[in-house]
Amino acid sequence: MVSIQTTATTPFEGQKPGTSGLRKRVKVFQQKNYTENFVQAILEAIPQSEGGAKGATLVVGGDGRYYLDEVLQIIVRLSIGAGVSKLIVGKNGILSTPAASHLIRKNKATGGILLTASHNPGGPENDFGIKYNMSNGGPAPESVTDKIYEITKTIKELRWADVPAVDFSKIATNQIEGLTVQVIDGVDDYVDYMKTIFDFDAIRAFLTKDDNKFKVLFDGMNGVTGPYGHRLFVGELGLPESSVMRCQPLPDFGGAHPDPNLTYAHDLVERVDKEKYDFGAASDGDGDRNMIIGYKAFVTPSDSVAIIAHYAKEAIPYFKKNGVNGLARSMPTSQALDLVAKKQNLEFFEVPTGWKFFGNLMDAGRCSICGEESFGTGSDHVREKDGLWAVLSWLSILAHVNSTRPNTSVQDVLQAHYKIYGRNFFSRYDYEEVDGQRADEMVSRLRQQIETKSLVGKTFGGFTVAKTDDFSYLDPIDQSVSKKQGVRVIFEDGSRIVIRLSGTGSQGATVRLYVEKYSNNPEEYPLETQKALQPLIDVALEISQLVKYTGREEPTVIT
Ligand code: VG1
Ligand code: CO
Repeated sequence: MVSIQTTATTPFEGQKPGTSGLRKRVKVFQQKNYTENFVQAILEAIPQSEGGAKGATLVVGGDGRYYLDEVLQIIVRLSIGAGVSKLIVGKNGILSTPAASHLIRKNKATGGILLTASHNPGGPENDFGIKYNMSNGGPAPESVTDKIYEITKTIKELRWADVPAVDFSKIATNQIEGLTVQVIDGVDDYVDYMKTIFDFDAIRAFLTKDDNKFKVLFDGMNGVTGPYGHRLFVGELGLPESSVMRCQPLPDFGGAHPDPNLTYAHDLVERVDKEKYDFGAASDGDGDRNMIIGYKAFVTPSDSVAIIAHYAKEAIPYFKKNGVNGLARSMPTSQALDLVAKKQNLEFFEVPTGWKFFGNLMDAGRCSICGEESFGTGSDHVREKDGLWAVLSWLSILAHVNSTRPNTSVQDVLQAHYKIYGRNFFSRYDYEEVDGQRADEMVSRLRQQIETKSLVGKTFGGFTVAKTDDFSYLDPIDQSVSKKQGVRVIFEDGSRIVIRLSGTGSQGATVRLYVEKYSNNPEEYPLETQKALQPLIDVALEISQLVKYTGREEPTVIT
């Protein structure tokens, strides 16, 4: 007999999921019933159209960060309370975000609970996160996250079962009070799936040719992709052990910030430069982001998705077979991808920030490849961005171009792309943990200027404003509308500045400023990004009055 208990609880403020789930300090999640309330709200919010929690099969796992173990046990106890049938959990709770998305789809699960704060630092003093993914394997849409939030505001009672802790370190199928808990190797299925998407033989042949002349370095940043990356690059593609670094998932990511960009992955960047690697790549804490670099080359994520789209049908078997049905990017991402869509005559979409907006398009068969400027690249093979998929895509492209033009470098691939399409210079400035109220005031002022159209027609530093708006998106599949997704100032020459507040931070506000300038002057293609963009950045600072409002002379991170 299942012994369900009920315990009184009271709501916590602020359990509103952001761009990608609820992210807070570990200390916040550790408050009595804080995590329990949120997990039960998720279970109650699973839509009936998706089957609801009763009888559900849920995939559960995360990036191995501190506090994961406790939360896994909480999910077990509350799942029994909600009548869930089965949990499929990665060994030690380890599942990368894209691997979890794949498992949900492969097992035709009801959904999944992902335990990660992605690239945010981990450990007792840092962040934890929880998000819900739907049966399509993608992050829950706003209709569901809104419902979760509503439930957290009125929750009164927890329903749970007092059962002994499950041992997640052993691959086994456990039966606990009517709940099946299947602990699996979270790497196997993902690696098998990648083998159906890419031509591993071709990549291996290219990488191992002439005694591994083409030198690769992958940085797992002590996040979840370590075991996946090691298995793929060393196990499957035959690279030496020295081709991978930081591949051990650690609860605090070794004290580092597991965010693959030039600032936080500087160890990788330095080694690629000093030891003359041809190719370097890194992934974030939960494995959905990626950074691609070459020797003296940085591939901005906006260019990366455009280049992958350009070569997809030639270089990647999955797209050779399925074709490419359409392309999409998040609004702040540069317009390099738009140019590829135009050239290939493909349907194209611009969606708000956050991967959840791509899911509907993919489910409807209208988007095959998509990306975000925030080091997110992916395709309809899963419903999350996928860091290792992007790395394998790049290795496929390099193998492909080198088969006809030997010694083609990452920098050569970039320059060849610019020659065809022109170059979209792009950069993002992040101002982290600024005063929330002042940040709101800055955005309000800009919104007012949009409303009164007071900027239109004015010239700043040689750039004349053509149009201003606060981006709004009408989902063409379910007709839902997402408003106020970012302030845009678009200039007559097509250059843009975008300002929005982050929805993933756990403390204070983070202001993101995005600038983009297009050039089809070949003499400018080799220019350094910051140099090319400086005049526009000055304009952005003038228009936004960012220094005055945030009190920050310099951004925290430039990407
Ligand atoms: C950021 C990025 C966004 C990304 C999101 C989740 O959101 O800008 O592009 O989808 O993080 O990525 P925001 O609201 O902070 O700008 V991850 O790897 O943290 O799941
Ligand atoms: Co991530």
